[in-house]
Amino acid sequence: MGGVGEAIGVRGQALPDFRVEAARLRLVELPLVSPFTTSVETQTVKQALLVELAGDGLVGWGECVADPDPSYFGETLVTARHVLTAYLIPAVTGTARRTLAAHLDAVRWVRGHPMAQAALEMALLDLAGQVGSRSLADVLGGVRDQIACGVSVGIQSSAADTVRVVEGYLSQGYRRIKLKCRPGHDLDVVAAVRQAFPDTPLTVDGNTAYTLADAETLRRLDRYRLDMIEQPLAHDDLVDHAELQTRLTTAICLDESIPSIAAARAAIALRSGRIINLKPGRMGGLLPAAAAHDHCQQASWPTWVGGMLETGIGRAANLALAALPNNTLPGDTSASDRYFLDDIVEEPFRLQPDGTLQVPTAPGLGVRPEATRLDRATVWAERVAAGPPIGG
Ligand code: OSB
Ligand code: MG
Repeated sequence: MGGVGEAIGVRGQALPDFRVEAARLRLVELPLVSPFTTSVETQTVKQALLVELAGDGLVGWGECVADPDPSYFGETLVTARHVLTAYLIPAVTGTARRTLAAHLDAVRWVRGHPMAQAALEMALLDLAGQVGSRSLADVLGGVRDQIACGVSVGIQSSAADTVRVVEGYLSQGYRRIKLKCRPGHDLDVVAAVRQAFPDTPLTVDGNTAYTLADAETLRRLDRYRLDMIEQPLAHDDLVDHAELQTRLTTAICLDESIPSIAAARAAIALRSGRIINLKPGRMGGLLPAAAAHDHCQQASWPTWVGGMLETGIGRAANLALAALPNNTLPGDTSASDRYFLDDIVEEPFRLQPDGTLQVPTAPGLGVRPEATRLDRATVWAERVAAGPPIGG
């Protein structure tokens, strides 16, 4: 067993059968309110591929988190468009009415491409949830109505600038600060932020920029009482993360290293850290991410829901996942205005005075694009044909 089959479990099984009659793909582009710099790159715009599935007089939406380039993850907008158009969407469109599990079984044979798979799964879950009048959080087994929110702060030009930016977010009510870091932009920045905010929950994210040779630098971070150090080492190296964890008192949280349920299980078995950042896109969908959540819960590894600068569509899905019981740490699920001037959903996500976001309660994702803002953000849209996969 493994992959989607194992992931389904009982989740989603009570939903009624449904049919996908037609499908579209669309690329949207939204300027970011401020540039976002990690150890790998600087982003100034967000591009997202949206999946739109029509059936039973309803529309299900999915958001793909693949970026234009493969610097965070191996997929790109072009590979995701290809896999969705050639294989995934044709396998679920124009078929007989059937269960969610049957729709997902029809795409299980496609190996890899978790971000493309997750986008299709999100649209199927949105449609199925609407047909069955169940919210996504309810389908996944959510136990929370509000999600405590942190914010992921990109690399700034100086430690003083970082302190200023952090102060702005804290004054809005964010409950945890994650500082992007890289070799040479770590100890000084963390020291300055920790000195300015002695009690704020603080973490760092290296996005794979370090090696075991940097263990001494990372060990010096122990004194700043960070809640975790996220993905310091290479994206595919669970063994070195395990070695590094033995040398640190601060918990290691894995992000890039967890592209599947199996990877989560391997990380737990190897003790490659103590925390996992759940991202549905990186893990092949909400159901696999929820299954990995269950494995972590059994192993007493806390989890939390990260982000990929999603529009309100993907944000709604992340919040539903964050409602699961083991997600006990604040997420990177920030409010719409932390990213965009004009999010594409009808009701942008707003930070509550207590530093939380509300989990949507309406059926399916519980959010819908607003037509005018969606049109304005659309770069292209195309119909995707039903039928056998391209090439047979
Ligand atoms: O490493 O968690 C990451 C954004 C894009 C790609 C990778 C990461 C991030 C973030 C921002 O840290 C999370 C968010 O606010 O959506
Ligand atoms: Mg990360």
